[in-house]
Amino acid sequence: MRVVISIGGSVLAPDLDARRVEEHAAVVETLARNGCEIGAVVGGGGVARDYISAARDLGANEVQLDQFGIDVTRINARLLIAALGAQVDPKVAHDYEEAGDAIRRGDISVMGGVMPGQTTDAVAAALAEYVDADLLIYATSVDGVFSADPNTDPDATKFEEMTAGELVDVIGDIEMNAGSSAPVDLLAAKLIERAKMRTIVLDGTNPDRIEPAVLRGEHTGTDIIP
Ligand code: U5P
Repeated sequence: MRVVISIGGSVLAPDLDARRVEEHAAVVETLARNGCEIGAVVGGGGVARDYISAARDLGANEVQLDQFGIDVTRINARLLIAALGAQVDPKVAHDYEEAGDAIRRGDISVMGGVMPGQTTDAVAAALAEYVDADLLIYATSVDGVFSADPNTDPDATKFEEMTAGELVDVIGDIEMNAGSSAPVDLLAAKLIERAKMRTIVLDGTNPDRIEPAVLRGEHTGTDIIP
């Protein structure tokens, strides 16, 4: 089974704790041992936001700010590579072709951002489509897709299962409410819909939740049905 795992920066390295990175690497290695071909996409988290905020104060434009974000995602990707064993491609893949080549060779491939104007949510969806993945997993800090932002709206309810079209509608609504954070961004949702990609959104702050979700479909997050 070919799997793309998106690991949010705030999930992988909220405080640059080596043990946490090691735990994520251990899950990826277990999946590889169980026959999964893996592409991992790593986000930028709070460190990216700190750089972006400082650079914004210095007058950088939005593309330049995204470039700071991409650099941080690639540093986080390097961190995960450092924790993975011999089966990982030691290069951070800079585009989908590099990642796809590594995966086809039998290596685990790790990448961060690709180009300004998007987030690693969209990178993961595009990589999953490019390598014809069987499954796309978003390991985020929220346990699934909710009808509204669960941090601010007490009436928010979790979807156990939804179609990709419903995901696009829900994310579109959430993104229109300024300040609320969606579990995946709208471009990613549209790519998932277009690719008809089987997708799971789950809470990855405990990396042990990822393995049963991939291998047995067991999780408490949201299944997105193509
Ligand atoms: N980013 C991009 N393009 C990408 C991936 C990331 O511009 O392909 C930038 C964005 O500014 C994003 C930041 O907010 O890096 C950190 O990525 P993420 O953790 O939001 O996915």
